Amino acid sequence: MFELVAEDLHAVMDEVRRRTFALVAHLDDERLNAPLNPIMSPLSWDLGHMAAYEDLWLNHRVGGRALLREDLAALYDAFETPRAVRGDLQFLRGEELLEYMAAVRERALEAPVGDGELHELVIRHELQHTETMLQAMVLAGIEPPSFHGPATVGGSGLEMIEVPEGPFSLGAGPDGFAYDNERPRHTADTSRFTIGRTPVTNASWQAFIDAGGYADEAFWSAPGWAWRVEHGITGHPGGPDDAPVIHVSHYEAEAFARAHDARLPTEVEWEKAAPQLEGVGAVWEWTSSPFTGYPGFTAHPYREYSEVFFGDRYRVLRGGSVATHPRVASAHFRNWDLPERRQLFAGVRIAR
Ligand code: AVJ
Ligand code: FE
Repeated sequence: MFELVAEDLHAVMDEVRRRTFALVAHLDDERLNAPLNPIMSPLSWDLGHMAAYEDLWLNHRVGGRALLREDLAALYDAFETPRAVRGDLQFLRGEELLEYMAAVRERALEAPVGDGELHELVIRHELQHTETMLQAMVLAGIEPPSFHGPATVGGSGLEMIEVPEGPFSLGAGPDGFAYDNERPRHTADTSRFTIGRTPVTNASWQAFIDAGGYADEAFWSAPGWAWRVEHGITGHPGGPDDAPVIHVSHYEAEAFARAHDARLPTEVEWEKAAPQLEGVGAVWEWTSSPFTGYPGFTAHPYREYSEVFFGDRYRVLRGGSVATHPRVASAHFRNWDLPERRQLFAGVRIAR
């Protein structure tokens, strides 16, 4: 049994790494090392960070070994080295980067697997970073030719379904892998509400633009309007009519909802409705909920995964996108970002 777990997770680690490299195989060193965008890391930083994370969790914490490169620890610590300054750093590049990734991996295959929890953490960490890398690549117009945005979801986003009032179980149960922020599972309650059967499409979004949605302050929150004015945002790039709108900020999502006498769902409503929703897995969906800990939250395995982001700045997104590996996406998974961010593969589902 133990052997089977070990073998499986090692095979998954291998597959995930191949997928990571496939994503950047069409790029030369200059593209890999350049700061592509002020809010994103250079792609090679993400690659080195994945390996440093693996070395820290599997080789150091689980395996009890010294870090392979103590000198790189701060450079690849996402918290100590925020995205905005990563472009200026002497992170590993080219051959040296590939050798570091390979050396970390060689040691990681010797780390005890135990219940597999930390291996799973490392696997999902890499999968989450590949989505972040794709965001950077789309912003720079250098995504792999195989990458496609979301396709039709079979609705305009304005058809509503009803969810009855009453309690349900929110969050991940005690067994198996889950992030600290998904636990503990607890009972949550909602009133009756309606929610869009599908995410909002580009056609619905275009109608909002045409009706003056970006010009009418009444639809916008005060910080949302201030953001719109400061950045001169008067619309949103289109896409296929019947595909979900993508790359919208929380501020825009909120304004769209208000213009339709609606609002964004809370994340509790979203998770309760999840079994009834269509088009989930096409785009991340903004909720109105700030990112906070569930009652009884305990940080695991480190505070900087979730806890340091708790508060009223970050908003929760639910679902998953075409760039999200199914291993990461679940009905419990809580993604988060700042309300002004547009780089995510995020769209809108409205509620009333
Ligand atoms: C869950 C996507 C918000 O990118 O900040 C990556 C995932 N955590 N490395 C992020 C994560 C540590 C996280 N998100
Ligand atoms: Fe990370």
